[in-house]
Amino acid sequence: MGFQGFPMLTADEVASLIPHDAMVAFSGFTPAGTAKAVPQALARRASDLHSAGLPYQIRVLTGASTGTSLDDTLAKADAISWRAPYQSSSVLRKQINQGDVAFVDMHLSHVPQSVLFGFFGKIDFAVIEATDITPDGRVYLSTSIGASPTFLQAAENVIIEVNRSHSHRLSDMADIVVPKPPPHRHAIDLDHPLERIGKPYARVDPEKVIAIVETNEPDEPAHFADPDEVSNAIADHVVKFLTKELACGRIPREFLPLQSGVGNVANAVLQGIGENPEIPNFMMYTEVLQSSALELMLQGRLLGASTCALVLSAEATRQVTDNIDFFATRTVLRPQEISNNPAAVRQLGIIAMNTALEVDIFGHVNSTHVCGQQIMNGIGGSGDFARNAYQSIFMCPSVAKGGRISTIVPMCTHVDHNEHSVHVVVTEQGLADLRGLAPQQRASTIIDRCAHPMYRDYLHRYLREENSSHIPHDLSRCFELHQNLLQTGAMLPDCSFTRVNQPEMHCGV
Ligand code: 0RQ
Repeated sequence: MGFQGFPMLTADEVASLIPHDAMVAFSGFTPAGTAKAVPQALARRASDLHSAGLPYQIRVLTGASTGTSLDDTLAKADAISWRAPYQSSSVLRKQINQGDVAFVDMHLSHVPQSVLFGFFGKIDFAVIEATDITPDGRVYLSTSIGASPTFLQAAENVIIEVNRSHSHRLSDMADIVVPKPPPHRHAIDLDHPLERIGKPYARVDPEKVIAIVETNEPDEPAHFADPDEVSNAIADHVVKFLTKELACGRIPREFLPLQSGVGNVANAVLQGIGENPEIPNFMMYTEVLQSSALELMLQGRLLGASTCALVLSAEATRQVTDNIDFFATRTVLRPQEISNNPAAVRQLGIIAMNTALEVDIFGHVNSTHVCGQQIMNGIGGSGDFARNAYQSIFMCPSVAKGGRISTIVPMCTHVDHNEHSVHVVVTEQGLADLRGLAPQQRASTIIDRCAHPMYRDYLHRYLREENSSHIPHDLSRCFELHQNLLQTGAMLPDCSFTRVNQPEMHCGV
């Protein structure tokens, strides 16, 4: 029997239609709105074919990272040959770092345009999760919009996973617009995070819809660790900085919209901002809204949010469904081309708060590659926001792996955000405000305020010994800490501890 006039198939029947080496674009921006049934069926197909000695791998495109049904399941079945633009699966990460999967790490706002102009070649199939589709091709998306509106336009064949577990009323939050390609593109007319400029649905040519698959599976959000001593200390520094900026008038009294990354540091910072009475009620213009932000919305601290994805626990999902009138008037779900749009970020004056793996003493940030070699997740949307923000803040603990790694280093082994896009660096040790500082001033500020005391002498000595240039680097030694780490398992001898924050410990350098 058909659904709204479209053929209804099982996920396994759909998988049998997708050939080896197909380029498949799936919905999903983080676990929110990820297609679930078809990727699991594709993994089963891959395993069956591999057992029979036959090749089967697909090229996978999404909005961002996904839930476990997609990246984890397909990677475990060895079913991915190429992947873009972001991932956070430990199984897939390993395959990428072994060179088994080709991974393209890119700014998330660039994905739709790259698809539309064929930078990745032909999109053979789009598999998109929705709450509904109408016979004339209106597709009501679920908990994320991501790049799905563009995938629906560009793909040759479309499969819709109609997921019964989501509320139909999610479309009350959706505001979908696909900007025209240049040179016919209009300016994005957004001067408030909650302003609506589009439609509540995406469009597809009904002729391209080859199947509807019915599902009833909730999203699979990852669990983040609760804020700890370190993330709470980072949050304290950020909150103090923002209140000082408000007091000085460098942030207007109405405050400015916040963008916040994901993870326990980001959660602690948001919680700290929510709890501080000196910070007025605020807005967010961000790419991922987590359960913690919805809590602030219920408390009246968060007045409203524009996002690309709603990453909600089961409890938060129930809360949203039960109070949809409240949340739908305060939340706008946008495509990643708009949620992460550099022009909108600059226009709205966003305060961007993202996380780093390492920061160098001159203010460059590495968010993606350990020792410049092993990818963690990808740049995600951090660059879309950081480069264009009114104030761009990067945060991380001062050390990793029990102190064996200093996150403050002489030179980053990979640069995602350069000195020109990084205004403020924060660790649990303190905050370095880099605005208006020349390279050597930035270096001593970052070392004194942000580096762990165990590493300060080394970093100061590095700076002192080579001081005759605008940026005083010693090219023979700038990666000495990383080389030590690779050779000995620690950046400096004796730099480790079981408890963080033991300033009395010192490195014999
Ligand atoms: O390792 O998991 O083995 O313990 O890296 O580090 O401190 O738990 O921090 O989970 O917030 O991740 C930058 C990866 C931080 C993330 C990054 C080790 C550390 C730990 C994770 P374990 P933490 P987080 C919004 C915006 C880029 C994309 C982005 C990220 C693990 O925030 O992917 O911002 N950001 N998107 O021990 C070696 C170092 C290390 C290190 C930390 N210097 N060297 N290992 N670790 N520093 C989302 C979207 O875009 C959709």
